[in-house]
Amino acid sequence: MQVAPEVLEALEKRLPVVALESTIISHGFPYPANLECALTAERVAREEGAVPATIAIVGGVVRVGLSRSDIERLAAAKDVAKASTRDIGTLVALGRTGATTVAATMAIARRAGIRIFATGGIGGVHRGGQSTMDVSADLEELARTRVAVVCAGAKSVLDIGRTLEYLETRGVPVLGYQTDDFPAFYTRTSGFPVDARLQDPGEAARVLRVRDELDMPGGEVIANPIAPHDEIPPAEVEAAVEAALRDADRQRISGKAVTPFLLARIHEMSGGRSEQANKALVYSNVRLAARIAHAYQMR
Ligand code: PSU
Ligand code: MN
Repeated sequence: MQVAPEVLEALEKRLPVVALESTIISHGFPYPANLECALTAERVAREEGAVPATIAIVGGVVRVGLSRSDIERLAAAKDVAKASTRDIGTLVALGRTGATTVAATMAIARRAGIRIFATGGIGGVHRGGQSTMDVSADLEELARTRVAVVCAGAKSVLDIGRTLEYLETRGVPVLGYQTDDFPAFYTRTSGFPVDARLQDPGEAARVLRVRDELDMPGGEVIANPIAPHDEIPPAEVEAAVEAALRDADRQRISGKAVTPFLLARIHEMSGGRSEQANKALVYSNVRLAARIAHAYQMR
């Protein structure tokens, strides 16, 4: 594992650090929107006084903190493996490159000593998951790895009710940032309640500290709704989601290809609108994560 000098120094000095994932770069947006998103996310973290640590596996090395040219290469590369937790060892051993999912990014962040991570949306229980058993490894990682994930909830391609049930069973707190309702990525609400509402970054940081002190296993979901002016009308989202799910079914997409396929279809169908919303919510999550990281380090 190679931690960038800037990240290492920040960790040693107990300055705020925010981990960022790379599946969102390789499989979440088309080029060059992915490059813009990755670079802007890093800039937003810096504007808020945090050091960004984008995580990926590059040529068999687990990298924590990428340079601009690393990010450019990753964004432009085709056929980069989507790396979940189970793939980390294999990719490193075989000298390959992989873009880390939420699960893999959490696993690596924890090993590097990073407590807070920002992304767009988490994976979850897929619709029909009770029979296909398609449940994202993100949920398992949240159950065992103490990293807080700041996200805009989960996309409605997923079964949000079952995703929340699963997180409850596995002991993962689902905290709403200034909301009582778990957000559904493009929309501010899903109709399902969060466990607790947090009013400011200080409250969030306090929850993380207390959980550290009590040695509670696992991470936390900090759900930050998309800003009202970036929200997409629920009916529009649902229509795109239904169509994407039908296409996936017809083309018999399965396993780890499901999520990237659905994301790409939704982006295609909404003509750039969902891409815009997706970028905006990522930046908002990075900003909040940086503020929480700052409050967390202040004690
Ligand atoms: N959901 C999104 N955008 C994403 C992802 C999920 O709205 O980019 C990515 C994340 O990297 C997440 C992964 O960890 O997809 C989940 O994939 P799976 O469902 O195969 O576990
Ligand atoms: Mn899956």
